[in-house]
Amino acid sequence: MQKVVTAGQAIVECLIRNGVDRIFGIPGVHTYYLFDALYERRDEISFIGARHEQGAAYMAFGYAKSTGRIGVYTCVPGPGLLNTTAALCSAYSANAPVLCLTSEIPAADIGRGYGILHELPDQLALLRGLTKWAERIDHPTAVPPVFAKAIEQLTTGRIGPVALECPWDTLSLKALVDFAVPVCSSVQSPADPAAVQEAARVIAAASRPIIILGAGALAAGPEILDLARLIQAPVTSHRSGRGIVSEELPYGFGFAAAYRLWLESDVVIAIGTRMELAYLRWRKFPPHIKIIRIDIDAREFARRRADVAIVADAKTAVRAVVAALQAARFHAASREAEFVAAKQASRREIEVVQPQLAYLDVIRSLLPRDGFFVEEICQVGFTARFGFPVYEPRTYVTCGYQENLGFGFMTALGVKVAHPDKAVISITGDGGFMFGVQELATAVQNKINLITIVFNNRSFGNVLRDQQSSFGGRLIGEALENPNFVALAESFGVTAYRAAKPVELKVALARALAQNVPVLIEVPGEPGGEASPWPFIRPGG
Ligand SMILES: Cc1ncc(C[n+]2csc(CCOP(=O)(O)OP(=O)(O)O)c2C)c(N)n1
Ligand SMILES: [Mg+2]
Repeated sequence: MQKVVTAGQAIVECLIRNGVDRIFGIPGVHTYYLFDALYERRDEISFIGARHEQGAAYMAFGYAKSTGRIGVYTCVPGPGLLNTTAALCSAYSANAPVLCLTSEIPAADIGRGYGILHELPDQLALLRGLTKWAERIDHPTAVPPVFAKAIEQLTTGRIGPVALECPWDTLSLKALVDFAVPVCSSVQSPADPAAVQEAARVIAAASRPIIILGAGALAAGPEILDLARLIQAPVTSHRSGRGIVSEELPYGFGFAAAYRLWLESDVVIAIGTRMELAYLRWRKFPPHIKIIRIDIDAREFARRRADVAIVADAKTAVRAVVAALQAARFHAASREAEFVAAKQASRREIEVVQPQLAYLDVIRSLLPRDGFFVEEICQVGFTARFGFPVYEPRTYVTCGYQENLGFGFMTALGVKVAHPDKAVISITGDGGFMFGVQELATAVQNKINLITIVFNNRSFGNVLRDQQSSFGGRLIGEALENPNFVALAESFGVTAYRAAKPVELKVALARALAQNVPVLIEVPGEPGGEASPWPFIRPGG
């Protein structure tokens, strides 16, 4: 199809052709022609405005991370773009398909240093440093081919964010544009049969296998459960892989429970994971353990060693390994009773992490199994990583290794936009919540009916604990004087409750889940009032 359109119109056409039906953002003079094109197509693609660009970018991140679909946001260049960079680096660290659409100063002025509105010395270099791939759109005719490449980057290989910048004047430039570009897609090589055979041989020679998953395993749940059953292995994950194998099954393990079996394991099958859990959290490896890694990103094997490396997508590779084991008539005796006992023992052990665990138990008991839980960098969030069982892939939303405080509430808004009919609960500390508090207005304006639970201990609690335990109580920068969160939320038009105990949270949360409006629940606490979750995240201190 050929049409005379502006670059702005061509971009919107390409978004729609690629199935994008919503876009988050904030407009400005550099992007007016993009917004005008969005106005024309408003029946096909809806726009959700934020109150700060970081809110828009985190919403796109939450949308992408919880669905696996492309999450798109738009912002002005320079400061607008810089406001989104924490979300962009989260998307990178959490392997999320986020597309950033920004602009530039006028094309002829780029790189000349005139000091034009929103000019950065080298914005494209900055974008390339923050994303998997970034490109400038130089002309309307370049939109379809550049977009095809962007979509390829967003949907194949190791997933990551992509950015496109189109200069201010180029966005309004008109040309005859051909949209019939071939969809390019990189060919994925099949799993090397020799590596698959070797993996099957190593597994067959072992007696205590363990499986560790990351975001790269999200699409391979049934195959991984087949493997776990066949070889009788516990399956665990640090963050993004949680729920791929349900923790309701004997095979699905939170990592605190899995650590009980880790040191006696003799082979680990790591699928679509950087192995942060083993290398940076657990740190101790069982003696003589064999490491089998399956990863679509071949660079991973240069980073962390593997005795057997299979470069392939998780589904294909796991299927091949299962087939090879079945062909060799592999059989393992059931360890289900051992797994159930290990999980029960772990649950008794983590009971000390109070009051966080009691609050999490309330949330788990009320959140439907297909509801979403968005964690945060706070005491309840840290505890949730091992103390909140997950039943479905993608329903436990995290920010990956960046651990950037404040991501949760804004990300959860995007999760709710993507899943308006599912329950979405954001838990956050008082510190992190204030990073994005202005987006309460976005929730009300766009009827994003999210439930946000703010655990208010009037402090950057984690900092407080660290300064007490490691710096002899020399407290600095940890105390927070907060607004009245209930009154604050109500001033935005958000329904708000206060719940000072787990039983009170149960009542407030049940009430919130029964309504279809944005709700904030404040849970007051005391500075330093939480048991440390860290011994279960980083055993051995
Ligand atoms: C972007 C960013 N800034 C700072 C930090 C350092 N940091 C980690 S936890 C924390 C305190 C969190 O406080 P709060 O949200 O109130 O949760 P609490 O620990 O009190 O439960 C801080 C400042 C971070 N991880 N990310
Ligand atoms: Mg706090």
